[in-house]
Amino acid sequence: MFSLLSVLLLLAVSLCGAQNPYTTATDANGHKLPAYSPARPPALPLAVRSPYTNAWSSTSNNGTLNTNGAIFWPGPAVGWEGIITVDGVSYEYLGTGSQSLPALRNLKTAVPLTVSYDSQYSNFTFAAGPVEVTASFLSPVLPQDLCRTSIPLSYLQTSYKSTDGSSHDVQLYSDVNAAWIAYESNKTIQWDLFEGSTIVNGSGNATGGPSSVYSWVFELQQQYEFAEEFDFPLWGNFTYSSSPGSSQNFSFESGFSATVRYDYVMDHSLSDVVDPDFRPSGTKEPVFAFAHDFGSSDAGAALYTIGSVQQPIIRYLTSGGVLPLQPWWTKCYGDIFQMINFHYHDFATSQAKGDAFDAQLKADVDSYYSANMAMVYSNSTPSPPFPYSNGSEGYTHGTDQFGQQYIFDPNDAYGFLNPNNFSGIAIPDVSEAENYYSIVALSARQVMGAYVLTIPPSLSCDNSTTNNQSEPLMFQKEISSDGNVNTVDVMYPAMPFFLYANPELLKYNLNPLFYNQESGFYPNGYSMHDLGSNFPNATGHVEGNDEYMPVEESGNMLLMTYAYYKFSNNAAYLRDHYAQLQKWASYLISYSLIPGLQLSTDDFAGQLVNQTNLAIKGIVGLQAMSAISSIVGDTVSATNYSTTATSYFTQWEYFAIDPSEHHTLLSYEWRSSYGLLYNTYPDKLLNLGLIPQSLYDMQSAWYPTVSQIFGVPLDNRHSYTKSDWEMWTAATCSPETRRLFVNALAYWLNYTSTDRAFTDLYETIDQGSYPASPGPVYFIARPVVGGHFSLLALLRAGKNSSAGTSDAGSLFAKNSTEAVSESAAGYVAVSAQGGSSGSQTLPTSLLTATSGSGSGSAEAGAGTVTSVGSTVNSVQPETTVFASSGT
Ligand SMILES: *[C@@H]1O[C@H](CO)[C@@H](O)[C@H](O)[C@H]1NC(C)=O
Ligand SMILES: *[C@@H]1O[C@H](CO)[C@@H](O)[C@H](O)[C@H]1NC(C)=O
Ligand SMILES: *[C@@H]1O[C@H](CO)[C@@H](O)[C@H](O)[C@H]1NC(C)=O
Ligand SMILES: *[C@@H]1O[C@H](CO)[C@@H](O)[C@H](O)[C@H]1NC(C)=O
Ligand SMILES: *[C@@H]1O[C@H](CO)[C@@H](O)[C@H](O)[C@H]1NC(C)=O
Ligand SMILES: *[C@@H]1O[C@H](CO)[C@@H](O)[C@H](O)[C@H]1NC(C)=O
Ligand SMILES: *[C@@H]1O[C@H](CO)[C@@H](O)[C@H](O)[C@H]1NC(C)=O
Ligand SMILES: *[C@@H]1O[C@H](CO)[C@@H](O)[C@H](O)[C@H]1NC(C)=O
Ligand SMILES: CC(=O)N[C@H]1CO[C@H](CO)[C@@H](O)[C@@H]1O
Repeated sequence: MFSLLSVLLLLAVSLCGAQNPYTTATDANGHKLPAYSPARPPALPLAVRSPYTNAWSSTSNNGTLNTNGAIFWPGPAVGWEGIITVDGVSYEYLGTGSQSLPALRNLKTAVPLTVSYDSQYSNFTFAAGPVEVTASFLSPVLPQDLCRTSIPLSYLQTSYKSTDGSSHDVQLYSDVNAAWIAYESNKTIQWDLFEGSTIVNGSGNATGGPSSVYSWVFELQQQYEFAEEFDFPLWGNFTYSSSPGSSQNFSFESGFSATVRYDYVMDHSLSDVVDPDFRPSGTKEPVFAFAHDFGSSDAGAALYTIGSVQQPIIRYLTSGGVLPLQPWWTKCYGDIFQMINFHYHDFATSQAKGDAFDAQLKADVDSYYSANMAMVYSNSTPSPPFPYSNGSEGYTHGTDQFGQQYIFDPNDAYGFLNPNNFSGIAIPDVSEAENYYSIVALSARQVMGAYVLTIPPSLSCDNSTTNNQSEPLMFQKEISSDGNVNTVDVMYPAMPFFLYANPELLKYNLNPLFYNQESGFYPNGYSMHDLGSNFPNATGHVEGNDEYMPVEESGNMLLMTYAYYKFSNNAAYLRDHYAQLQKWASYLISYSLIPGLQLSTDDFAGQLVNQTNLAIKGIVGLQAMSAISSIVGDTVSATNYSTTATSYFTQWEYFAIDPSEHHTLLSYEWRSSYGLLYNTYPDKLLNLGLIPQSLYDMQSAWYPTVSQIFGVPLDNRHSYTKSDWEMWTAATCSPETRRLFVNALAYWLNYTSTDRAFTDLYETIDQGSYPASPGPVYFIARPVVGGHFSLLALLRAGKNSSAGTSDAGSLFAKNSTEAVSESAAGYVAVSAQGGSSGSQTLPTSLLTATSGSGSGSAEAGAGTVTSVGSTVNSVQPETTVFASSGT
């Protein structure tokens, strides 16, 4: 209880502004903490392009780039060093390598100023004496661009500008070490320096022109193709590249880290020597460095690219045997050097494309919220805090400034909780739209970083659509939870991102699963759990002994396949796989209404019989199957599936709803139990029309009564929750309850004690830590954060296809697979809240409407926002108040 109280006090203080703890805290270098925007997440992506190029900057211990250094996603440090030298004084802005040097008067740490992120960039600015230096890490998220998406490299642009109006003598230094490719520090590494594709080992060879790309390429001397050790790849090359660019002098060096860095700090240049002594990363730690000398200048920049490159990348079971698959980029660019060179010189284009994605993302968040604002009943400030109590008087009831009822038990923080005044909900610092953007912007790189795209095998005897040579195959690593390939129940939560960003990627991900099972490589009558126990071995489960989640995965495959159709209008895909889909549907007919003892996707919670949320997935899946049958032209089956789904639903309601009629149960016959009923989201997203609004309404009213400070627990067994399911559930709720979910997650992001890439599994109470009970579980950097795009998938539903648009919550026509014209669907330019009285004017951008932080995000959406005229869930406010909810 003490810890909860102290957290509350901490948060209360922070919300009051005057004494924000982070304004007085200092980091390990004794510097004040930087200002974070839009939030201060547990970790920021630095280079996140693949399961192996996946490096982050943790904010743990009040630290940042030059106190914590870079880490590989599971946590081990990887050496990435950056130093700027100004008028002879060196300032370390990236990494912690200076700590291994003796104290030097002319070596300091740069002072952190700001940390900002969007969907493409993590930017860190520092003061380095009279200049400001910016380390801008770009991992482009370009889901529409297959070639660029397949590149496993990331950019770092380090730029500086004078802050005192004068020119200064400036040099930049950067190095990497071999910890990026070797978990064990005793494995011998070998290396070369290349200019373009030519080895330039030796010395005195950095004589290329400004745009010559120099690349350090290093690898394990003893490689094990397709093997991993603690998630590090045991094969492939690591590359770090730069070019002279606008510098006056460019130099390089590899050698013992302490020597190379010391010499640089003394000389401000490197010796152009490549160390010939191959050795393990832990023996006189070899580093691979570049230095740029800009001379006297008031601004300048150097560009680096970095990443782990595997060729081949996937081992794949086919009818022609187990084959190695090459990465898709080889088809686009050629060999590793051509790829590195293309990518290096593509920086401006990648930036422009990334900026366009981010502008669209902001516009879409605006557009969604323009049409779906939660009711604000009053913008008056909350009543004064009541004295903190020990809870002996029991629950407190009241109404917060949103007009929402709350119940709060001070003993266990059960109910809505405003840490500011110990009542109401967890009051956000910013608007719901800004909160939502802070979540999805952080999630985008994490999603894409879990995938690789490959060239399909060329099988002369197989011309099936899953082996179409013009389309890549896509493989997901189930990062951190167990490293499976294409785990069906990890693709399923991630699905909203792909539906939003490019539904074809969902198909490229489903294809290997269809291919494996349609080829008869899987013996069971239900869907396989994954395509292989250990990424990158996509060799399936010919013995059928994969993790047993039969209802879960069969339902997921039907729902993902139908969702792909709904967002692509590709009816041929349904026809191609109809026979396989029917097998899964018949499994669901037998086993979904009364699911036996089994795991659901939330396997860490253990097995359970009669899981309500699992059963509804199967039933909604059957309804989707009915739609699939009717598109394929099998009207008899369509009727059968839908009759079954409807009948099952009626029975399910009887089993699933608590006798109080206030909520569904976690499991049939477990009275008073509850859980997030997230599997109703596909019914709404795809407008399957199975679930009545009354069920959504009941759940919407229920969740707030069990919400904790960081959200609604996954179920009544534990106080932890899942961020992906929070956002799926949010998308099924009334705007007011949705706001609770969104704000609580963003609030968690800003204050959680977790310290690595976005975890999807965390405590809703105390400090929002990794789950403490029944034992520590660390989910890190998982692609399921694609589920955070649930609201944007709702927005996008139907807009990219003629498969249907509609009028309510989801934009598809209810119960229909037919196209609906946009005008019939009620698309209108939004001039007033939800198309109501017309007397209020929407702010041009909800992302900035309440932040007072200028017009930074008003770009694409402003003034041209279109949306649906009304939504089922939206309560029309009597007065529209866009004032900040938090101030
Ligand atoms: C995170 O917290 C800071 C204050 O510590 C605040 O300025 C910022 O708006 C918050 N961001 C979000 C998304 O809540
Ligand atoms: C971070 O700073 C806060 C505020 O000063 C302090 O309470 C906390 O102990 C610090 N945490 C660490 C790990 O240093
Ligand atoms: C990050 O920096 C780049 C320039 O390197 C800029 O285009 C982008 O808008 C910045 N993003 C944020 C969130 O600061
Ligand atoms: C490297 O160290 C590990 C233990 O960390 C040991 O198991 C392994 O045998 C060592 N390898 C070599 C080549 O010394
Ligand atoms: C420069 O590189 C070439 C190979 O491109 C090599 O033959 C030569 O020895 C190198 N020069 C020095 C000084 O090492
Ligand atoms: C993949 O399969 C190969 C060949 O059997 C094996 O050497 C490798 O260790 C496997 N990779 C993983 C990550 O288990
Ligand atoms: C492959 O193509 C041949 C000839 O075009 C066709 O007869 C056959 O049915 C096709 N096979 C598949 C699996 O599509
Ligand atoms: C599962 O639910 C059904 C329907 O309510 C019931 O008949 C059955 O006994 C339940 N099974 C268990 C193990 O509770
Ligand atoms: C350019 C380079 O060093 N390529 C190496 C990449 O890794 C493979 C092994 O996977 C080596 O054979 C290449 O020489």
